[in-house]
This record gives sequence, structure tokens and C-alpha cells, in this order.
Amino acid sequence: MIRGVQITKIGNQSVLLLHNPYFSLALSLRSSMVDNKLLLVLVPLIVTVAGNITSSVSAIDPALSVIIPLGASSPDSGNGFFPYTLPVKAGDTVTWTNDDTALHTVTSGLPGDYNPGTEFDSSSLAPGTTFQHTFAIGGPFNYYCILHPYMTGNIVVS
Ligand SMILES: [Cu+2]
Repeated sequence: MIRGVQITKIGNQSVLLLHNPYFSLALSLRSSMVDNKLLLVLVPLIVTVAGNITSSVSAIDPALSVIIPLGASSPDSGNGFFPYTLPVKAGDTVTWTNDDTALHTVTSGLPGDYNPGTEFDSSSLAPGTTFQHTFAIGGPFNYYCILHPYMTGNIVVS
């Protein structure tokens, strides 16, 4: 099941990014004119399979999952946390998976907060690893990546 479809840029290439809790697939769109017909070709660029790295990933409920997709560390990639807003119920455990090749953090609060991470903080989350937090009470919970403050998201607990 594909949960996310994005068109983004990696370097100077336009890339179609497909991701779900189990893998990320980046496809480069190439076009050329052949016999006056437009030929479009999708070329696989990068595939990461989170399940190969941590066996616990296969047990993640997709409805309680947030992905950090490939390229998330680039400020103009448009790839932050996916989905940006995740609705859950009190008592649910949310899993964040770092499908990027860079370190990230999942830190409660908003960029610029004096004392971030009071609700939850993954600290440095290595590529291919996961972080979990159980939300006991309702409310909106903002969070961001301390290393890339343009990466923000929120969990809405009902
Ligand atoms: Cu980050």
C-alpha cells in the first residue's frame, strides 16, 4: 500500500517519491522525443526497505505511523514528516520511521521553543530506525526536527 506520493527534487532532477511504512521508492522522470512522440520513462533511483533494517518495522500499524521520507533534510525538498498531521486516539502508540539517509529528531514543541522535548524526544534518530511514543491524553501535539527546524508535524489525539 502506498501512503505517500510526492513529486520533489533530488539535485536537479524531478523525482516521484512513493513511500509507506515499509519502503521508500524514488523514481526519476525522464522525457525525450522519439519519432515526434513524447517518451516518458520512470527510472528507479533509490529504494530503501525499512523492514531489512529493523525487524520491528513489520509490526507497525500504518494508521499510527509517520515517515521521514528520503530527502527530508533538504529545506526545499518539501519533504517533512509524512503525514504532516496524524489523528490518533488517546492510548495509541505512534511510530516514526526515518527512511532518510540523514539523522533527524522527533522533538515535541515548535521551532524556537525555549524548552523543547518536554512531551517526547527521540534525540538523534539514525537512518532506518524508529522512535515510538504513546499519547496518554488528548490534544494537539506539535513536534519538529531540531536538526532541520523547517521539518514540522503534529499529532492530534482525540
Ligand atoms: Cu531532520
